[in-house]
Amino acid sequence: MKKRVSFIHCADIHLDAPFTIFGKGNLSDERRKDLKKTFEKIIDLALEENVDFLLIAGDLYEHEYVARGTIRWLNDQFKRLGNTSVIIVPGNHDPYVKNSWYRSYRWNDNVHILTTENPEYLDENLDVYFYGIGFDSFHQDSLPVQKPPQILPQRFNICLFHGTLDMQFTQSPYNPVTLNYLTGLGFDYYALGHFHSRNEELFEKGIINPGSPEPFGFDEQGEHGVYLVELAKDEGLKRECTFIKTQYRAYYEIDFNIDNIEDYHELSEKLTETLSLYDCQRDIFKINLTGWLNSDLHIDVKTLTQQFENTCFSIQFNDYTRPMYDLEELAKEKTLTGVFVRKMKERMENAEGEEKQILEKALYLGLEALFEGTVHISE
Ligand SMILES: [Mn+2]
Repeated sequence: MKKRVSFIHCADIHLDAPFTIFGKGNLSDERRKDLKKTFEKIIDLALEENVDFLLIAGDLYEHEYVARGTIRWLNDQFKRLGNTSVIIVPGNHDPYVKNSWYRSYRWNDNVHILTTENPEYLDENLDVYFYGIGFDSFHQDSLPVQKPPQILPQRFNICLFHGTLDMQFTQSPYNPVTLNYLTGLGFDYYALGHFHSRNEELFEKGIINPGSPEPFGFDEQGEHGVYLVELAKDEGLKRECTFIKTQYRAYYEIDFNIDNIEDYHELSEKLTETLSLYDCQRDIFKINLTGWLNSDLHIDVKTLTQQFENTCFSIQFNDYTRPMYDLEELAKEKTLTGVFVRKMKERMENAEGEEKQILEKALYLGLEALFEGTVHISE
């Protein structure tokens, strides 16, 4: 007999995250609203696709910051799903600690939380067995000790796992597991959570890490969303998955070279031109100014920020430019700088190709060290 089951798999929503890079002002409030809008989108999606389950693989909210109002709102969202079950495993940001909302709140009947003490949930109607490996403290450098899973081949077996798969364990010891350990458990599907960038490379083995539905910083570029998954059992097991983008905003870090820019007016025009390629009012920008600065161009990060902050949701500038020196004038000086420039020019005249380039770089780094007492290495 052919059986199938479908679900939305998401993780790492981090409701009420503090968004410290935006400070305590309106922007961090806006970002927290974004998280809710994105989560509402996920619920809409589950309704539209008429899935059997919604799987949340940990870090649904921030235990340290989440407001009661947000928990109430969250439960109202779950209610919208009607009979569709929500299966949750707590992560390291929403662990099943003593005062966890997972314990103290009266959640809607369709909500099932898989814990270390009680890691199983069986949906008898659809014959789907869920098993969770999550967190009951903020940090676990090895897996929690819990009853082993009961895999029966005739039913669907789904594992929700919040933690670290095949990473440098010493760097990130959050529920570390190896691929062999995980696949050895024998589940049909592994709903992972913890890492914010999506990964479906191991889908052949039934493993997906959906990433966070909304990005949290400049190190989280790329698309963010959830997975719609369908499993079918006939003779054997068939799996299908579709990535669905849900993010509201994106983070962009842009290197902007000022080498051929004459003055501030031109700089401002070129920046406007570059930003016009993006949805500025919506997205979040970090602009790194690089290159050689001619003597007519002065860069003031504060002025630039003031000029552009109203056209963008959020923009910050970093000044990595270097001054262009008048080498002829410097070479005439009767100072250490003068001697240094004369010697370096002499060596450059006798050099060719790559060596010449290296010497030129050394000359400018040397001048920077002489004038500023420090050097900034950027590529
Ligand atoms: Mn996590």
